[in-house]
Amino acid sequence: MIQIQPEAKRTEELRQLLQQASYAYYVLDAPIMEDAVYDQLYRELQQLETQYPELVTPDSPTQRVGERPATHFMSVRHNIPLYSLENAFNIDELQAWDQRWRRQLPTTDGVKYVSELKIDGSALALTYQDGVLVRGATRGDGVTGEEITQNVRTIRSIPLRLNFDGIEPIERVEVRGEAFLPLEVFKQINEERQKAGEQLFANPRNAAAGTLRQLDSRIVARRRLDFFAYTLHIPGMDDASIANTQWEALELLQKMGFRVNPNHQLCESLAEVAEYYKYWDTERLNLPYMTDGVVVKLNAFKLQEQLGFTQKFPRWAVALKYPAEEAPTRVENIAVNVGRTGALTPLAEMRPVQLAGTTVSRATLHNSDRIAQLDIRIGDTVIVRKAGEIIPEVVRVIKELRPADTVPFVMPSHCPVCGQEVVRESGEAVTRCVNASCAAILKGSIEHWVSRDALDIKGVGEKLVHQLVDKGLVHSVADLYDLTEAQLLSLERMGEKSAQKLVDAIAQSKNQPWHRVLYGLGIRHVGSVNAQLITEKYPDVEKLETAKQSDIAGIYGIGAEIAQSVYQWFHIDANQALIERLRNTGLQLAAEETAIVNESNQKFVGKTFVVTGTLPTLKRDEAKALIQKAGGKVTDSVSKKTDYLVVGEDAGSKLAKAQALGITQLTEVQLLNMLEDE
Ligand code: 0OX
Repeated sequence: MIQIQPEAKRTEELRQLLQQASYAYYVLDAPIMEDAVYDQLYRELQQLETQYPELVTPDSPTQRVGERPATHFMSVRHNIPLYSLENAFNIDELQAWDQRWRRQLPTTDGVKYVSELKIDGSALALTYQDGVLVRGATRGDGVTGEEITQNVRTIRSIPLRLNFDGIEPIERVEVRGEAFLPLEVFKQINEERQKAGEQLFANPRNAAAGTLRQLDSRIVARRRLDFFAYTLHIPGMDDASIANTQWEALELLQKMGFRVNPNHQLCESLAEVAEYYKYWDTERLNLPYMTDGVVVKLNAFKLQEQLGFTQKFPRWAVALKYPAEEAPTRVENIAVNVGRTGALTPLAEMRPVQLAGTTVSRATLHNSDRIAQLDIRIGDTVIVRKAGEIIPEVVRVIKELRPADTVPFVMPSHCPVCGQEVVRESGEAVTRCVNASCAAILKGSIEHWVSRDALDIKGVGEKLVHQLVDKGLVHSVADLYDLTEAQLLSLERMGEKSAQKLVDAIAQSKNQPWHRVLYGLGIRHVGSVNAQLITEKYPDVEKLETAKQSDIAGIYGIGAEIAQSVYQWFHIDANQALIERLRNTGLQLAAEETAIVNESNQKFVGKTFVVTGTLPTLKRDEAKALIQKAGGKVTDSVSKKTDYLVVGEDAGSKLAKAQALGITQLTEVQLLNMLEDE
């Protein structure tokens, strides 16, 4: 008899438990265990796998995020091509499609259709061998795609192992569906990118496609992609032996552990399809993801087989699209903005038009390549598009309406703000002003420094920043700390009280933690989340200044591009000088905050606390102040030296780390009780 090691049995048990919990959480939206229990089981599995590496399997929940970024993606040929869909833009065109396929069949009685929402994402083909995910590939051109298995593994609603309970196990199956970014995540990513001085994604589809092609799967994991499955193929076998209809296929996919969009409908007539299309035209705007139409499929696989494919499309399916919200308008000017990173961004200023419930009069043109591609000129009539949350974009130029006297747009050779020659590096789409003392860059950097997620200096807005720079009172963020009330009083509409308040607010910001300072420096690609990840590893500026680029890149969630940007920033003399000035000013360039001594109640002397998550009543700063008043020390990162972790809702990695280190956790109530106890 073969003896199964108890460890092997336990790892398998843990894998199954965690898989069930993940499925319940990400697919069914009905959690079956507390997060803390999940974390504990996950850690137990991790520990067993570290101890017995031979027990690691590719479908283990610990294998969702890869350790090492890929250098490139491999091309893969799809065994069955991923066809695209023929489009229909209205009910007449839908009827035309219906008549076309009907003409090819001898009898068409009792035909049923399945209507599905058309998710606006990026198609994926997933291969499962003996129930285990072995390959994930992009659609590519439909025949050849890219192998992105490591990235696909990070998508929590994609099972790493299929559930064959109550179904005949399938040796090899290919599942197709749409990977997409929920609108909320899309918005968040763009906000982060804006703050980090990066180009914005124009829509969730581009953001999803861009994310899937990220070489570092740790970054993909942070982007929270989701996936809806819509077909399955069993190569070399008649699919009908396992499901006879699209409806059954969707049910089967669900049983096997996939998320299937719940809004599909079995329609008995084309009129029912039309009703479905009409209903979702407005209702889709309430969904948390982007849809751009309805996919109509003949339900019976037998019919699908009989009809087959044209060169490009299946004859048995059609995409009934919703019209994009577009409108024509005239370009009155192309302005060029200079951002805090020095990037020159051309901006179309247009005659205002109503789109998706808002007035649109400006649209970014991204860069000179995009302008050249569209050949957009001042005076042109263009089509602008805006859908939901998405930034307006110029889709195309109506060349027929172009006035006779237009000239092609040329990017200025000199910065429109400081007049210095601009630079466009080879291989880059962006033109930049590289004059470190350009007023536009300076104004942008200061606005970023005072912004809410950075040093959060209330009362210093765009107008004041412009005045301070234009009057020559501020040449760098460090100069803010030398401003006097008298200097502020010399500005327009500034009263004594306001001047005093501003000086106080600026001084107060010296207490802001190190990660906010790092974020405030405005290093390219360093958003507020990245800044926190970096400062957790480098609790003071000296450690970061001397860090190796490869070590920075090794931080979970920080890719090579970010690491390079940080490394280069700290190796520029002017930046070193700025850090020196900030240090002398008394800003927090290290994670530890000093304890404020209070004679009356000193019960926390010698104790180190970390506060994480959202507390029920106290703001995090208030909790910190209470601890410090009682003689305790508050730090930003959890380490072996931490005595207590005060935990609120949505606590993240700090909680996991504290649990791993066995640190005592306190709720807000417990903390307050401890403070009150005599
Ligand atoms: C979608 C979607 C895309 C399978 C046969 C031809 C097209 N974007 O939501 N494609 C399909 O079907 C494929 N279904 C969908 N729901």
